[in-house]
Amino acid sequence: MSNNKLSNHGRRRFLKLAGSGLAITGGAGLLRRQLLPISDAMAAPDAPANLFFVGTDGWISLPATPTIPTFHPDVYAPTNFTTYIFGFRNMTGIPPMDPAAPANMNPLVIGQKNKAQHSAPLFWVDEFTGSNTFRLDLLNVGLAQRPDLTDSHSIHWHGFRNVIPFFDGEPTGSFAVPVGRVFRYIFKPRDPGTYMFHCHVEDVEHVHMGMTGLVFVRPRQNGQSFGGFTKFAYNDGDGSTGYHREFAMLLTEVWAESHWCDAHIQLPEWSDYKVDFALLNGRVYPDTLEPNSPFNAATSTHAYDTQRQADGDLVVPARPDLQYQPLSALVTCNAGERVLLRFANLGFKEASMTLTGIKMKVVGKDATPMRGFNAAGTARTGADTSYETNTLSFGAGESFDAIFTAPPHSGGSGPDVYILYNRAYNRSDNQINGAGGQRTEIRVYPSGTISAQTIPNENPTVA
Ligand SMILES: [Cu+2]
Repeated sequence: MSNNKLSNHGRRRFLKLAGSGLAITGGAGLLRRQLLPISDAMAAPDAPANLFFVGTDGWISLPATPTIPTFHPDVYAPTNFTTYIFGFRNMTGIPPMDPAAPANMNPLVIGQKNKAQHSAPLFWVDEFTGSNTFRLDLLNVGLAQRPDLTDSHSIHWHGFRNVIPFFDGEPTGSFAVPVGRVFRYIFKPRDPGTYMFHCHVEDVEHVHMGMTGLVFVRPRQNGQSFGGFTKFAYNDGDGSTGYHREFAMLLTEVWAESHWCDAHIQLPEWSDYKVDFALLNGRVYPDTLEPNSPFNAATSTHAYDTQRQADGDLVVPARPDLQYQPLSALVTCNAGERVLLRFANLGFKEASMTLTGIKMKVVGKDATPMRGFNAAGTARTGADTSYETNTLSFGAGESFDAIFTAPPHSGGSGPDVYILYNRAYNRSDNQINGAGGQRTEIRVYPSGTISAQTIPNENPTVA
């Protein structure tokens, strides 16, 4: 009993087995309650998934110089690329099974083998308010470079409060998705905030190889008006977490030797771990400033859905070497606007993100609003515990929600530029004199210059 193929028969049989298992464990009321979300699948087994991800391997591009002899750039890397990865791709809208031959997988999705992206597709969900259960299908299409390696994959939503073991993704406590199988994750997200997700199979390896992304939960308060805002980080009741624009900032790392080892059928010695490259949204500065790959507006309701070619592959951007690193880390805004930065660290080292010249107000930490509890101790509506800082220090698996107000424009031509960087960056990557690493820019334009954001991390065209 591990995974069900995406067919009615398979799923129902699987659910029946799960049900009988439940009966055998007897009157364990707690267990029964924990397994309740399965009833969602039974009630609507064929409800369309909100998102459909594929797990596979692929190649990305990191600065080719200075070289790291033997390991970087990898001699196996295809033209334009340097580094082997495992990763995810967003294929929402493409059916997993072939419409012409429903017993077979869709050639369009199998074709994404060897075309993983880093970081994993950014996605977001709305707080659960009674009927908006969130469904994410994951298909494992296997590894092109390592057909000998039949690793399963999973999605572990790190920090998710009320996950049941069934959907946790940790493969010994729940289960993972073998090659050639689809599994549906079902979530009722009740706690707004910034989280991260990753594959939990061979955790150190698959996380480090690139199966990591950022996910956040929008509060039910969105759409109402508080303090002149309609978009908020949390259900604050007063607009204190309101913002005009939002940018996800996922911190990850690359130890070149381990990536080379996985491509060359060698075993990395993880106790030798070091950071050769420190990445922001899957890129090293100055590539962090390059534009986002264009997104598909019609299908970007729950994820940054990068546009695809007819064969399902990601579009080739102006910088073809960034085809599989589609997300920019550039922040653009108008003077006077409030900007929410959603940080999460899924590297293995501590990071200290510093914003020069503008104070950030920390309004959330690890998907928890900076509020004390009310007198009854039942809700976080109490004392304001937010604070202002230039630097956020956080370790692996931690997240921050920080809002800054863009200062007035200096009046010169072009935007005012402020630097956001990991102040440890010149010792946490292999670049000379600190060039490279987790660094990007905040570009502040005169008020009214850029139009409103339609999805996170978008940099609307400057008029
Ligand atoms: Cu995996």
